[in-house]
Amino acid sequence: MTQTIRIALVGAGFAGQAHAFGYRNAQMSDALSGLRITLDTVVDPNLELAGEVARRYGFRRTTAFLDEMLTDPDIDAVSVALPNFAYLDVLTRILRSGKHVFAEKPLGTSAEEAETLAHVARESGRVAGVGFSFRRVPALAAAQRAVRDGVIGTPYFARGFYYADYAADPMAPRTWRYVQEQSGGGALIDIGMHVIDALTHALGPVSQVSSATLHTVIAERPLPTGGGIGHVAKASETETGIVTTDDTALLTLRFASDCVGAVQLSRVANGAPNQLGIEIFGSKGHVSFDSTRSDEYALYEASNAMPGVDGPRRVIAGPAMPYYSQVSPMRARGTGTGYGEAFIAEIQDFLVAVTAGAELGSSFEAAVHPMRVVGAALESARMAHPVDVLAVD
Ligand code: SOE
Repeated sequence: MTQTIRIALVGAGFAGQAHAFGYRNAQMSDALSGLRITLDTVVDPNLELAGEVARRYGFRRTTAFLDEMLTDPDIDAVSVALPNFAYLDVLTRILRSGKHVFAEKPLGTSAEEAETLAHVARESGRVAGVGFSFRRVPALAAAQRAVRDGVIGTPYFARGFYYADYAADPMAPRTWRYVQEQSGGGALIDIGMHVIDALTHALGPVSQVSSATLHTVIAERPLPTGGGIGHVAKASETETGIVTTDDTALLTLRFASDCVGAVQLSRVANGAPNQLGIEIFGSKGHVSFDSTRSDEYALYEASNAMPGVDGPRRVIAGPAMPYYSQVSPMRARGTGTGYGEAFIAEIQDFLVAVTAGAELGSSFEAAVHPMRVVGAALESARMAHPVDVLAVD
């Protein structure tokens, strides 16, 4: 008998639409091929946007009211993509209504909120996941697996970066990402969350933020006028507001494995719209990945060094890599996978956890550590000294 799961989406903006894209393609997974995924309700106060997303992705209905969906006993699982400040309340209400939940990163605005949400999730007995999409880009997942498997020996130095330029225009309005109380940080939490997860997924937990330099390049922005989608909001022509979050963040980290690392983040990286990368060097070689060439990673193994032709080789993504065969419509090497397919993979992981009780790697529990790293970075920047990161529970 075909199992059916009914899905609601809370938040019809860019990230919410990426979740909807994931649900529409989730059945590509062999583990979900017998599952009927019913896209039921889009919840967003912007009913025009909710209607557009419902039509585009095939949801049954829309509502502006969260409680209307929460009281619907037929909704099994809820995807949430909202501003960071909304998560503590909304995710708590969803879990306490008895529904499984999958929230786009980060898990709130602070480690304290993340710990509270992890506790609520444990109490609820429901599946509660966080959307760390990049770790599910097949080539990056393969590079991380190579490090965990010891292919480059003992890792001792790493670099992670995320360049975006959505904040490069000084006339971009001061939406919630530019206000500390509403976001929990600027580039540090918005794009830094991905880099911290990408490095810890390969290297294990961070034990110390040894230094953090946060800088706000554009200190004042026009206030937004009326609802917007993501960064696309109308800007006031007369009123401005002070930006209280970082445009750039430079961190040095020490991992529990004693590897050290540097993190470079910028949301004002003019001309680099959305680029994440890692490099990890070890006693037997190195790996590197750059999302602008997302269908490959570079691997150097000292044992394979041949004089005259030494150097890293390009490993092209294919079915031997994690996730690839579940998200690539053509299950063969070189057919291309990247940022978009990662959302299919994260939704697949969530649905397999809900329907088959599988372990969800990016659980609320697992999302607490990167939030603690962000908290330690904020304190290290404020106090100008190293800050230890609470051990992983
Ligand atoms: C910011 O614009 C943003 O959408 C982040 O919030 C996402 O997490 C990142 O993947 C892309 O940029």
